[in-house]
Amino acid sequence: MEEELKRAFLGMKRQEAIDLVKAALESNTDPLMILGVCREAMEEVGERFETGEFFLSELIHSAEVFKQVSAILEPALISRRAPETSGSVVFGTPKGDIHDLGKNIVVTMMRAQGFLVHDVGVDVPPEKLVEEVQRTGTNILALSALITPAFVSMKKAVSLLKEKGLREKTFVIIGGGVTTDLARKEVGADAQTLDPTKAIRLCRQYLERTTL
Ligand code: B12
Repeated sequence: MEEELKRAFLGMKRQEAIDLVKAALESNTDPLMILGVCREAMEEVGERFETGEFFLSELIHSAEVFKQVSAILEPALISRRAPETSGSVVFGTPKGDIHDLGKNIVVTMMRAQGFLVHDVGVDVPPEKLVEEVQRTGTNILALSALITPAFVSMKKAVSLLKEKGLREKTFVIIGGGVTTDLARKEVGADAQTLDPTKAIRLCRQYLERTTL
């Protein structure tokens, strides 16, 4: 399935990708594993774009296919029983970046796990991110980045949290294809991961620590 699904993405074969995902779900393949394969395929689309083999139109088309596929995966991704969670999260893609496919998946999965998520969208200025943290009284700020200029906005958001005296009581977690642990250190975040399940676990652990 893996290779066929990647081939369908790279061949811009929308219906084939959809059928393969449906068939994989029907044969009880782990939805997170299917998501992982789609993500890898998107990475490959990105690499081909970088080398000039693909154009923006392929990037856009593959994003559309991914959107449809994630809508099919969504019920399976959120079907696990949600434990009680009282946490709330401000979630956004910082200024300079308009990618949101990965963010939307993590937001959906967090909501399904009982988190109250304030999704502030894409291209969000650092000031607005911090304002939302303040306005909602949230103590988790989750940021998604797919392009490197977004790191500047992330760093600014962290320093604004400091300025407002909110840094100590805010858990800052970052994710998205371009992030690494090195980037986490650079922007001054507390955690970094590409894995939505791990992100949920880390946020929950943070809440448990702070409510003890
Ligand atoms: C699809 C796509 C687009 C679509 C986006 C559609 C949308 N609504 O998001 C469109 C066509 C609009 C687009 C535009 C552009 N793109 Co683009 N795009 C991609 C592509 C191919 C896939 C991204 C994707 O959605 N992946 C699938 C998702 C599911 O993966 P993900 O986001 O990583 O999310 C997962 C995890 O990271 C995690 N996660 C995500 N967020 C968060 C947050 C937290 C807190 C946590 C814990 C976890 C988490 O959850 C997901 C679980 O699977 C990538 C290639 C790549 N390597 O990723 C290029 C890529 C990101 N784009 C790139 C570029 C250059 C651009 C453009 C500048 C192109 C242009 N010339 O206009 C513009 C950017 C404009 C801007 N200012 O943002 C470059 C960035 C290079 C860089 N290092 O800066 C890439 C890497 C391609 C490349 N190799 O050149 N793009």
